[in-house]
Amino acid sequence: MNRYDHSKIEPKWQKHWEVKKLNHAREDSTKKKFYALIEFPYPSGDGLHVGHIRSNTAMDVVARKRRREGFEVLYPIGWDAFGLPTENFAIKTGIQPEIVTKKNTDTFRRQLKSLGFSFDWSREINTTDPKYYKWTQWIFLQMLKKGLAYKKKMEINWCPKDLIGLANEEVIDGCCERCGTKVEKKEKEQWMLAITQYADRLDKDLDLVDYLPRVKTQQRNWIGKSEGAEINFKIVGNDTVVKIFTTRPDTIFGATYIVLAPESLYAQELVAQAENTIEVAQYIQDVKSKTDIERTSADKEKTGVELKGVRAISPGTGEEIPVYVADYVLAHYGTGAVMAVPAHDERDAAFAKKYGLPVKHVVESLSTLSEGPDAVKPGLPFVERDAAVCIVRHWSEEKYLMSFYRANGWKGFIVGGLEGGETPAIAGTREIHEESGYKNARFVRDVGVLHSQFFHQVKAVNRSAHFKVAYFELADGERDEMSEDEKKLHEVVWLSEGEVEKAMNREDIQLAWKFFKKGPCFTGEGILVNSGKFNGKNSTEVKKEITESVGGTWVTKFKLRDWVFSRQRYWGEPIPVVHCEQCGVVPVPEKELPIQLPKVKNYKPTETGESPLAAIEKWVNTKCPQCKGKAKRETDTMPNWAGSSWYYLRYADSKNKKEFASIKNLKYWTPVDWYNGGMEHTTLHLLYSRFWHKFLYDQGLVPTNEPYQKRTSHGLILAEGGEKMSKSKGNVVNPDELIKVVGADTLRVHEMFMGPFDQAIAWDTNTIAGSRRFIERIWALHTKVGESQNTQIDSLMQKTIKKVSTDIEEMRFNTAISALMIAVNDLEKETTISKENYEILLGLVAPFAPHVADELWSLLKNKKSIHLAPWPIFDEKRVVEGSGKIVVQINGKMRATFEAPPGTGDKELEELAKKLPEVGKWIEGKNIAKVIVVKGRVVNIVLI
Ligand code: ANZ
Ligand code: ZN
Repeated sequence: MNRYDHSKIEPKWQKHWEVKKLNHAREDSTKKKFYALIEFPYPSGDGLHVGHIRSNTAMDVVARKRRREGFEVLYPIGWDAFGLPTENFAIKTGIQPEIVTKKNTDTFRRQLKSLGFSFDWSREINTTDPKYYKWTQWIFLQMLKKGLAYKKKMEINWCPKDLIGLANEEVIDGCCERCGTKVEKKEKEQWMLAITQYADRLDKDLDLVDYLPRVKTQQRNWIGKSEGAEINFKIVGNDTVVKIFTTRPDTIFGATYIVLAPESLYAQELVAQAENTIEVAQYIQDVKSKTDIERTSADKEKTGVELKGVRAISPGTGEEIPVYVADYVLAHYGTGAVMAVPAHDERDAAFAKKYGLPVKHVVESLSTLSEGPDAVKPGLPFVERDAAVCIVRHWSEEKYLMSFYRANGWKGFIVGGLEGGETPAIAGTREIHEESGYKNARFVRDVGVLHSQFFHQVKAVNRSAHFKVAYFELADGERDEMSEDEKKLHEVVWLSEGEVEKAMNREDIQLAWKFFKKGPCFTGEGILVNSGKFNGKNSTEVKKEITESVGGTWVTKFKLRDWVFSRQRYWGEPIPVVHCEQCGVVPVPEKELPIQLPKVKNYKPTETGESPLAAIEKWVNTKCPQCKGKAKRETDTMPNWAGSSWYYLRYADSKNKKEFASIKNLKYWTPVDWYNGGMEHTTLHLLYSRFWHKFLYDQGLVPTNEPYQKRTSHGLILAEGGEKMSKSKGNVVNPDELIKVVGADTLRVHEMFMGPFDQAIAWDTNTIAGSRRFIERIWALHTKVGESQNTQIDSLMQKTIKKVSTDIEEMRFNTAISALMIAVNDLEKETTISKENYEILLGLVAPFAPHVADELWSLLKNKKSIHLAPWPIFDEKRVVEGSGKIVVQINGKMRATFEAPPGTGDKELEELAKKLPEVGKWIEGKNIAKVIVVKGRVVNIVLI
């Protein structure tokens, strides 16, 4: 038996598969299709990353399984090759990006092929190939035709030293990535794509697809759909009206000031009317250097400035309230203005606290217990009660007095009824004495109000409690003995803050504590107070009614903004329009596509911020397609996201010269059945490509509404120690080296076995030896194949089929491999293994370690590749639970054993026992008096 030599086996099978076109996808197939997709890689100069191998292997496992389940599988590959690293390399070295790209893709291709991925290489695409980007440009023109592409002045990141526009990822902590100079904002006309027109569908249609829940959440958060009201606030003394957007019109009676975004038109208009114009103008100027994230983050100290002398009329109360400009309000969301309700919005609360603005509570919490023994009993009437919740601090320690009620297990504070209009100060002092014995509690302040409905087990009534939370401090420890009655009811204990937080076991008490610790800003829904005719109503239910009553309108808003679709760079798809002196912006006729990138000497953007293309006169100067007059080509190029927005469609028909893909092929292949990719692409890339797809769908150019039926995500592979792998840190793992030493199969198994697929994991080269040994053991088992009948092993292999099959579907590759390892362990204990069971093992191993599986399969004299063999089918009937061993007794003495599947009938067991040679010699010629079968375990033959 020959030794396992991966360096011979792996190239041999790779060649075999290629020659036999095993992985070619055919759209003329009569089979059901399955389209498996990975995010096509950016061919960086670093070569393949071990992270690529993890995600590619995962989908390779799925693709290989599907083929053997009888699907026609498309598992394609290509290059997302426009990108900054290549471009920056070109700027530095002067080497053409095409040349660099060619070199890098050659490396990637060689590396991917050496891993034995079952890609259909005949469909390879490259976004920088003019034959590909011709269609990227074509799709852009269709969008332009439909008014979805337009030009707008936008701010770009500008490095004043390098005189270059920077992509967001080139700005590190507000500074230029190359030279460290502080980045400025510069206004520039940009091409935009109106993705916002699709916002609602992009949100709603997530219901139609099978994405990981966290992926859907990310998409939804990015789209940021929210429903609310637009309400006008008049400015006193002139005609200006400020329209605000709020999701909480129910809190309008609590609006104590309004806030305008510094860059909003409102601020620009009203700044002149303020008494402090210069101060306000200065503030507006200062805000420009801050990012949106800096501005709106919850824990950032709020800043702002009042427009002195300017006042707005709150339409709820009719009161005049102050007007502020503050940077926590953004111009491009909602209407760029808000009504501030510090009692019920955390950011407004922080701002009001800082600037001493009034806080007016208009919503009070109402918690209704609906579970457990305290749940409100339907049908029973409510008994109302006003009560004080007393938070009492220890006289010398940072501890609080809690009361643990014996009858119902409540852990809360001392609560006392407010009799006949008493204040919490008076009632509280009395109750603290009565319930705990402490004599010298001093009322410090009111904390807040909340309402609570529950079933009072002790009093056997539904209670509707109106709690006034108050804070007391004990002056000293002077205390009377608690009465016996009180002691029976509850015990009192002193707890630290942390202990209080753990002990509280009621929602209302927790809220009381939160009010105490963090202030009474209550952001939930509840009962309205101080709200005129709406008092007593449920805040959620009256949102629309209140909106109407103040003349507002109910609207839907999105956080999503239109997509900035141009860059002033070289290495991207030229935007296919010309600027004509006469006709303005004119699209390039479709028959002239692709507009190819010209060769240039210098890849650096020009000092005016234009793309380097602007300096190539021969290329820029052209004729207007419409009037034939002088015109200039657009020199902006498309962003990196363009080519990847539709690449999965091109795979369906990658050689098509007439269309980006024929509808016939698209009808067969789309949608993508399973798309796996990085979590870092689940917002933008996924959203952009869904947008393009929906647009193409509306034009009748693709047959489905959504591009991807299912989307999953993998965890990143980090360097040993948990850092990001990067060339500069010198911690990059080179797959070539590993493939040489341990083989592609081992590397693939290792990457699938490392840990849960969806979680990030640190690379560990040491453990790779275990994966290698696993393969060597499978190899060695080959010598044991022979005649063998063993229902236990049959059962084990059936269970392994089931486990591996379901684990692959759930992307639990690591546990699939452990199941295979367990099987190998048990198989090793046998002296012989049936060919059938060994073939099952190979069949299950094949998607993970395709080369060695095929080699061993061929050693079993199979003519065709294992990857063409059907996927093993789980046969429940062959699963034995527990021992399948049957003991045969003759006249009470054990004479033989045999195996039988569980559930075998008594009569059958008797027949099987009688046929055994060891039994035959005892019973031959004898008379059998009777046979007793003890269910599934013993066959007792009694002779006369
Ligand atoms: C009053 C109010 C009271 C609000 C309250 C909230 C709670 P989402 O859900 O994100 O849409 N807002 C509106 N426009 C804004 C802008 N341009 N920049 C910053 N904040 C803005 O949130 C909408 C809420 O965010 C709005 O509802 C508004 O504050 C604020 F108890 O209005 B609200
Ligand atoms: Zn013209």
